[in-house]
Amino acid sequence: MQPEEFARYRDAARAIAAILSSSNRIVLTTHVRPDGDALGSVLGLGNALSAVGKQPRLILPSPIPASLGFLPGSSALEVYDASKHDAFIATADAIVCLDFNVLDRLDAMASAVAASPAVRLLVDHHLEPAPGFHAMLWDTEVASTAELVFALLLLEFPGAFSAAVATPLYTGILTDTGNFRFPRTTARTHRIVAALIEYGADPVAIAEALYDQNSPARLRLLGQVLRQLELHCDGACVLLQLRRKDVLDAGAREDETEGFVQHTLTVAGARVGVFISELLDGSDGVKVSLRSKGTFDVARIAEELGGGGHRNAAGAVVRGISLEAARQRVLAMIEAALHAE
Ligand SMILES: [Mn+2]
Repeated sequence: MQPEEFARYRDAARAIAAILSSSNRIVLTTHVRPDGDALGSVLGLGNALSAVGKQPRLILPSPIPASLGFLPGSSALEVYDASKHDAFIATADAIVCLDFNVLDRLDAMASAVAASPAVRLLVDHHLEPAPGFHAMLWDTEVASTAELVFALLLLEFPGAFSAAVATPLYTGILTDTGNFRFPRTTARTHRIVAALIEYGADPVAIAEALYDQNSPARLRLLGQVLRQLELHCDGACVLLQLRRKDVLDAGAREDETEGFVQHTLTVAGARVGVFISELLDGSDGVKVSLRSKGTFDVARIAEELGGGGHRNAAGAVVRGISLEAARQRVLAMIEAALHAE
């Protein structure tokens, strides 16, 4: 792969590399509830920096999902604990923020990072970064932050690539592109992935580790949810719902309903997908997950419900409402939005 392909990142990459090279105390971090791209980017860069003799601390604001524990280097990930980490953060030379761009996304860790005099660096692909970063490798046109980490390494640390670097980056790209299906998946994305495979990423092993991990209870629960699939708005809207009782009956864990919403948009003709589930902690309310294709904006609907997200993927937690009332309310909003097009 040719570094020329990343010419537009050259200045940013050089600035970031210069700061990292002259820093001893480095923190890498990412947003709460880290996904494959968040962890893949942290571990890809972390493992690469280790390869060039740095000892970055990888400090995250929330626990690492067990499903991503296969990533090389994940045993070095630390979950933020003020008593353990504030002193290091306060005396760090550089803090690299990966896959997010406003400090709020660090939750309880935000104030320690905000107060630190460390040079703050950004590698990210989300809209509207907050001010306060000394250097930014930032591009909203790429599908994943992992692609930007790849560019940084190819431009500035090409000797650092190994399977331990390639595997997390491949995972970040695979998950944030929805397995190469989402918009912004480009020929360059595939050239990066080809290079990562040559550096040692194993597509078969990674896909198995990510996707072939269902428990029988989860699949039975999914079957129960899919049996009740509803079509609305002449088939443009597909709705799934989940009662807490279903989860208990199936013997599934709370986190095993993750990803159910993805099935909505696999129905031919579906443009909007809704998954409403009762709060699994037993408190009064529901979680609404929304997905869409094309220009239909589910972020607007999520915002009206008190949540947020992106145009094609958004969600909200609504307290003090029954599943049925939430269902009626969300359907009415979607119907009105489709009608207004
Ligand atoms: Mn991302």
